[in-house]
Amino acid sequence: MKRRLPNILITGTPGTGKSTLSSEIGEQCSLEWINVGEVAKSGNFVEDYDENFDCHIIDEDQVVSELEDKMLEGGKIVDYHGCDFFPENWFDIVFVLTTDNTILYDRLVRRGYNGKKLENNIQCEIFQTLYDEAKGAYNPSIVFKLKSNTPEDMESNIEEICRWVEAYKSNNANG
Ligand code: DAT
Repeated sequence: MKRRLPNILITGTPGTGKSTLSSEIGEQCSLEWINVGEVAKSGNFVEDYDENFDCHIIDEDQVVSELEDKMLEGGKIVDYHGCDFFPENWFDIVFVLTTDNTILYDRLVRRGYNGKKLENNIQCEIFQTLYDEAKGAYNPSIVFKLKSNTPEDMESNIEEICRWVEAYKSNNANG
């Protein structure tokens, strides 16, 4: 099933820059940014509390059914620190942001993370948990890792994704 406008998933450990990147892409490429954490919060799609990560566990089924119609329209950029519960056919391409541990550590401390929550998120990055999850959940040929250490990385990631979106649009103009 081809969409005239693509759907993009941005995933990665918290603090790698998903929401910053997604909001920029949304503006620059005229896609609608969907922040899954916000969708879950505003709809109260929350199941439980995760003691290891000190955060709420979202009700994935409710989030998926809330977003289903929107996703079928195309033209969405979705960001979340998990990816294996979305229907595979929602996305045309998946980007996994990665950040060096020391840089990520500082960002998360600045965000107020500490103790087990900080440690578990850093481990999540060390073990490339989200990259493996993405490759397991989607065709690995549409899953790409992007470095997100510096503002220059952010700029080049924005450029690369916008170029990809423009190419998709011209290839699917009559779809
Ligand atoms: P996420 O949505 O993955 O949790 P974020 O977009 O909120 O991450 O970014 C976390 C913080 O790090 C925020 O202060 C912006 C900064 N940041 C993100 N990506 C960056 C990059 N490539 N270079 C420098 N700072 C970055």
